[in-house]
Amino acid sequence: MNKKGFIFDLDGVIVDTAKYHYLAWKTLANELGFDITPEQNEQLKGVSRIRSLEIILDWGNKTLSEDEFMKYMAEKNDNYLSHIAQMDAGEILPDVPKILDYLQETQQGIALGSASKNARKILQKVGLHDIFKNAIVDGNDVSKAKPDPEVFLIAAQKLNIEPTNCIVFEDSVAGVTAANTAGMISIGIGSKETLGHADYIFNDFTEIQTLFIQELINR
Ligand code: B16
Ligand code: MG
Repeated sequence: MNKKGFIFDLDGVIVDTAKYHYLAWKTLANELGFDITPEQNEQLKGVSRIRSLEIILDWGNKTLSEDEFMKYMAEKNDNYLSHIAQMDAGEILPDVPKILDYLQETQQGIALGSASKNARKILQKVGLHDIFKNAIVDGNDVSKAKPDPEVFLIAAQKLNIEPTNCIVFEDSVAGVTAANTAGMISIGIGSKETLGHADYIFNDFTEIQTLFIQELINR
């Protein structure tokens, strides 16, 4: 059987941590005297922590000294981690385990490609760390954020599989662009309106059949 590399984004693909990022950023914005909406939060998906705070400060028309900036970033992360601490396997998005099981049964390469510096912690909380442990690439391992393809290219290297034999599951616009630039097959998880540049688009994993995965493997 052929061996392909399947690279998963974390937030929005395996778990929905966006809701916890939102709560933590909202608390911070409120502390600074303004609010952020769920629509604004959409724009922070897949964006690094530093860049997220820069964007939020722009929205609130605030400037901070470097020290304050670092302090607020740490505070946001502490708040976010308090939500992560409550997570368990029940937060894995529907039918993600179905696909992971199939990939394991068929001995495919499985990797993580996330912007989050908390990715390892989250995988541990939901009980998926062992499946990904040989090829986790997260915000601590990259120097260039998505849409740069670095995160996925390092994941392919860790799997020892050519980028053209890799398939990426992504929910963010920048992430799909990164996968395409890396020469990988991109599978957008979300709406056709937002992720029109992906090779394939599904609303979520319940729409993905193992037959489709088998076809990708046999290409
Ligand atoms: P952290 P992904 C991204 O995760 C999130 O979508 C984004 O909202 C967050 O700011 C970023 O990780 C960094 O997260 O603060 O935990 O380092 O979608 O790339 O898995
Ligand atoms: Mg994501």
